[in-house]
Amino acid sequence: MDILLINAHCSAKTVKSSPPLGLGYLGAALLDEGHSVEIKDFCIEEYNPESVSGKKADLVGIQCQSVNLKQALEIAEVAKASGSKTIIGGHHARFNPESILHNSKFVDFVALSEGEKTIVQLAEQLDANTSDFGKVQGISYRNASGNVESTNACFHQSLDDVQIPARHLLPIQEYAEISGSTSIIASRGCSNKCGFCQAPALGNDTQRFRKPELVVDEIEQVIAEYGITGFDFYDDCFSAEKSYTLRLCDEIKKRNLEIDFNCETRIDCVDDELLRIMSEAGCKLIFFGIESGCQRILDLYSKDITLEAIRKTIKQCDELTIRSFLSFIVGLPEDDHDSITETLEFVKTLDFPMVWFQPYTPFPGTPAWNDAIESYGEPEESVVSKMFEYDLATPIFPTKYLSLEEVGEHFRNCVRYMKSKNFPPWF
Ligand code: B12
Ligand code: SF4
Repeated sequence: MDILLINAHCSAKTVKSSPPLGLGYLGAALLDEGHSVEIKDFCIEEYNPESVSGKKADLVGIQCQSVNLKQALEIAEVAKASGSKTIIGGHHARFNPESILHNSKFVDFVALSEGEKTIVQLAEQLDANTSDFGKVQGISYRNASGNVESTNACFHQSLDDVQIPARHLLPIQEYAEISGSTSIIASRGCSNKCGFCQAPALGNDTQRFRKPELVVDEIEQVIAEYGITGFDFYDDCFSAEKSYTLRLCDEIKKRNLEIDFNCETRIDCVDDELLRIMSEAGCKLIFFGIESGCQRILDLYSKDITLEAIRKTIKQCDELTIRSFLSFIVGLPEDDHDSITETLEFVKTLDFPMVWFQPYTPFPGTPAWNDAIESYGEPEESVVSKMFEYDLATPIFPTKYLSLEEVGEHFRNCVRYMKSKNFPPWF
């Protein structure tokens, strides 16, 4: 069967530094079953409807985040018009299958979880020309009477049995020219429970780890095939399990690999020893989700960190020549004038290279999403419609104490500071 996988484009100014590895994983699973697969990445290649319709693929699979839902639905319409079956997956789709299937007749299926098994089983059903979609794991679809039915979401018990991504289908070099690196994943999921983050629900609330040896085999393969030695670990929380991270870093060191890597983690998931070993293995940058520079807010959101701990960790990183990249959220529901002002003042006292402010954005599937629906007293559809305004650069919700205009004013202030320091690099 001919299958076209698509990374939908965004109109918003979004980060474009890494290939859509999830589609690479789907591609590998499909190739393994003998299907013919192509990936189009409209975050790199300019979107042109003819490049979708002209393919006349049997099945078109589209990856969609909340920021590009509109574009994903447009692509589904084009694909459907040229006779393809369509499936949408990714972080937005998996939490909103009913609303997508009710609102777009151009989407035939929605993937509800990790998609490797789902897309292979769907292709099998379509190939056999049957419509027994109840046999496909992790899918929502309209049944013969037009009602939405769903099967159980599926998660891989062991990530070691999952094929590594088919990178040859992805524009690996184009991304490497932008960022100097490429992405890799050692684990999926997170067992922490930050209220605004989709990771716990996406990964079924548990963190599953790959064997360190297999991760490092993949690193060696990327170096051999692409000559890339910079790696972005996109694990949800890279160092959540200290013993695992130590084993992974030891494996990198044991093989004498000259690589640089960056990762995302929390202040309370690193310590002196771990940072030192990470640095020895090639860690050059850590992205820390800090969220606020106001202790009241950190405590309210159970971040379990203090401003002092943040300063200490940044200093430790600095001594090891690891750059700290700190991310803050502006406009959390409990934010007031003082807390956002304190956050900016805190940032100004730090002697570090990078910081990123993002407006509070409740994503579907998170407690924050449910709170938004409750707090703003709006029917769900109305909050859903606000997602079309999501661009991660514009505040969309007021806080308990601040109007939307006031949040906007604070946010612009923070962005002005960010720009005056020339970070983050994509601004
Ligand atoms: C790496 C990453 C990026 C990379 C690559 C993005 C990409 N398209 O893959 C970069 C840096 C470019 C990026 C950019 C952005 N990202 Co990002 N990113 C991630 C991160 C950390 C990991 C994604 C990943 O590779 N996971 C591992 C792979 C194996 O899983 P996967 O991609 O989810 O794919 C699996 C399933 O979802 C499913 N699947 C996915 N697509 C499809 C399609 C079909 C047809 C099927 C059947 C199945 C399927 O099957 C895959 C294999 O199991 C996630 C956090 C997370 N927990 O996932 C955030 C995340 C996806 N990003 C997010 C956001 C907000 C963004 C930006 C808007 C940020 C910004 N301000 O610019 C942009 C959007 C750009 C875009 N068009 O995607 C949000 C999305 C929230 C939402 N509901 O929309 C997440 C969830 C983080 C969060 N805040 O919670 N991101
Ligand atoms: S913000 Fe980070 S630590 Fe918190 S749940 Fe999400 S991935 Fe886990």
